[in-house]
Order: sequence, then C-alpha cells, then structure tokens
Amino acid sequence: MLNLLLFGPPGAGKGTQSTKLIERYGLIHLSTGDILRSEITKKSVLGLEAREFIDAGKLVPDKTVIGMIACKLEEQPDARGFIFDGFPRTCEQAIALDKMLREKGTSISLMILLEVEYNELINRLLLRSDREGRTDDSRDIIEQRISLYKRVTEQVAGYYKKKGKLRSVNGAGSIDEIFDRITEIIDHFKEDNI
Ligand code: B4P
Repeated sequence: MLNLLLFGPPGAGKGTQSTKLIERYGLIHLSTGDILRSEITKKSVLGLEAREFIDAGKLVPDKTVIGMIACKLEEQPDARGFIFDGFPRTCEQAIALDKMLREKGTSISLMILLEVEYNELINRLLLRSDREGRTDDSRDIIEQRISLYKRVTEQVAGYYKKKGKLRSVNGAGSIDEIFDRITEIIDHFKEDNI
C-alpha cells in the first residue's frame, strides 16, 4: 500500500494537492478538516462539538479525530492506499495512526511537508475567505491557527523525521509546479519500494 501524509501549516496547499494526488495514484483521501466540516453541515453531535473548536482556531480534541479516522479506515478494507490530509496534527494522533495502520499490516510510506512563507499563507487564506467564506478564515483566526501549527503540530514532522519518512517540498509556485515536485518524490519512492 502507498500511504501518504500531506503536511504543512494552514494554507500550505494540503487539500489542493491531495485532490490531484488521489487522481494520479488511485488513493483514498482522508481529510479531517473536510470530514469535520461535513459533520458541521449535517448539524450532527460531532459537528456541533467540532464547530466551537474550529471557529476559535483551536484543534478538535484528539479522541474525536482519532475515532473519526478509525471509522473511515474500517470503511475501506480494499483501499490501495490513503492520503492523510490534515491528520495527524499532534504526536498523540501520530502514535494512534501508526497503531491503526500496524493493525492493518501497513504503515506510513512518506510524509510530504509543504513549506510556505508566513505572508503567503496569510494571503492565500484571506483570498479563500473572500471566495468561500469559511468561518475560520478571518485574519485573527488564521494567525491563531498558524501559531498553533508552530507550537504543537510542527512537532509531528520531527516524529516522522526520526523514522526517515519526512520529505520537504517547496510549497511556493504554481499548483502544477508543486504537484510535479511532489510526484517526483513519490515516483522515486515507488521505484525503490513498491
Ligand atoms: P483543514 O481543513 O485541514 O484546513 P487548512 O489547514 O486551512 O488546510 P486546507 O487543506 O484546507 O487548505 P490548503 O492548504 O489546501 O483544517 C481546518 C480546521 O479543522 C483546523 O483549524 C482544526 O480546527 C480542525 N482540524 C482538522 N484536522 C484536525 C486534526 N487532525 N486534529 C484536530 N483538529 C483538526 O489551501 C489553502 C488555500 O490556498 C486555498 O484557497 C487554495 O486554493 C490556495 N492554494 C493552494 N495552493 C496554492 C498555490 N500553489 N498558490 C496559490 N494558492 C494556493
């Protein structure tokens, strides 16, 4: 199986690149942000709980997102592989994901870290705010989310670096240029390992 982890700060292009990658490699896309937003739209109990955290620029509790991913993995017993987008965001989530994949007899193949400068992140998310009106894309909440990424989430990259799975990619440029940089890394990995 090819299991990819798309990683980076808010606005780095995780969702954008995931959409192109699932098409190229035939993988299942698991975006915790998308799943949570769909629960909010449905006004489910989970959605109502998550909304408070998301609107405040905070992380939804580990137990909630880990449970969500566990259910999604169970629903896909025949998958050729997964793209995890926006998950894990804490070391506790990373440890839980490793355990879930181990139980399925597989593991994370690569973590792709999209590196983008602070001002570019802010600009992208403010533009998205104009287009989509996401409640967590106001300027102060964007700044809060980027700061939370630096304080908490970035440690997850260190966790996978120690395992030799981290690959950094320059996340600046056109969407297609960045896609080419990512696929070069993945194709190289596949030649050597799959
Ligand atoms: P996410 O949905 O993951 O939101 P995000 O970090 O903003 O990334 P996204 O994938 O949407 O944006 P992208 O960079 O592709 O999370 C939202 C919230 O949910 C979190 O803040 C948290 O509260 C909660 N949550 C989610 N997962 C969680 C977890 N595991 N644990 C706890 N809480 C969790 O794109 C951004 C914009 O840039 C887009 O408009 C795009 O068009 C544009 N863009 C992309 N690439 C570009 C490029 N190359 N050039 C110009 N613009 C580009």
